[in-house]
Amino acid sequence: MNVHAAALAKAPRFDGRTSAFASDVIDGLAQRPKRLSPKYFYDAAGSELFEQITLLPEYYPTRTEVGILRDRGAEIAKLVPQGAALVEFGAGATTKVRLLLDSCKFGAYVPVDISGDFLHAQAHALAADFPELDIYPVTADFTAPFALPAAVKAMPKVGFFPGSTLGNFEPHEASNFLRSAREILGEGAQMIIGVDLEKDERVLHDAYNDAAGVTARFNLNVLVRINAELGGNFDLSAFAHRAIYNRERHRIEMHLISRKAQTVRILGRSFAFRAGESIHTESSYKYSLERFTALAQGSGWTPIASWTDVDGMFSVHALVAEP
Ligand code: AVJ
Repeated sequence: MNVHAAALAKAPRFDGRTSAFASDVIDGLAQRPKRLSPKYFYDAAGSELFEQITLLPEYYPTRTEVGILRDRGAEIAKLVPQGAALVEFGAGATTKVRLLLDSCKFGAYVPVDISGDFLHAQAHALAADFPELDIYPVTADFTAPFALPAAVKAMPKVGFFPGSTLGNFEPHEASNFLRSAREILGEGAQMIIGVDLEKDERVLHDAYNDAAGVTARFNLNVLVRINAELGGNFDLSAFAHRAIYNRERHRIEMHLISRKAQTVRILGRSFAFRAGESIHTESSYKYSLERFTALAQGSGWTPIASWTDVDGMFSVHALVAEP
């Protein structure tokens, strides 16, 4: 690499994705209350921190959902048509999809994710372990309409949306997502979806305020990204992680709280913070079985089965798009 190229590589890159990030950050911090989208947690460092979260003793969702998918694999297999295309909305770690691929006979796997690099790496790892399976990765924002690969058009479709990612959506957005998924998958399709359940407030609180402080680092990572990618000057020690359960709205809220009055500069703009002022960085909605069922029914889907763990911590639902 010559000197010029080295200097360029170190400068923040303002490609299309950076500018979407930039305008979302500037818009969000101009709002009252200030907010940032949780989708910006997941750069390489944030994805690694999330993987660490899933291993924490307090963070029950991942291990509970994996347990349900493993224990109920045979029941899920009975519902799913043979030779269907499995379409995963937002493909992260392959642990969960591997459980479905082990228990059901799918004809193809279509992982859909905005991060193309990660998607293709995961697809290759999976192809080595499932040599018979046809894999068609689609790089797309799964919250907007996208086209399925022509090769799977004639197959029955089964959507897969694990991890209670649905919980990050506002209720109206969750409904819009379910309608859009029905549109993409088509009439007659099925959907397997993981949804975190409402429960004892203490358990919820601890899951998002772990003793080791990993969730705090995950939350603060969005400020690290703003500093690195948008030339921000956030002082990380001047913001505190806070996660609270909002009972009326059935959601965990993550916030970053300014420890003092301060001004932060990002891309030539100044953002003033009062002492104690919050940036709302994530909502994680929790559902009762009844409220999720009503949401699905109101969004074009008919619930046909649901499973929970013995403690009723997490749920997995099978839905069908009836004509
Ligand atoms: C990936 C959205 C399901 O809401 O529990 C974990 C993200 N945030 N700890 C969740 C998260 C803080 C997670 N989801």
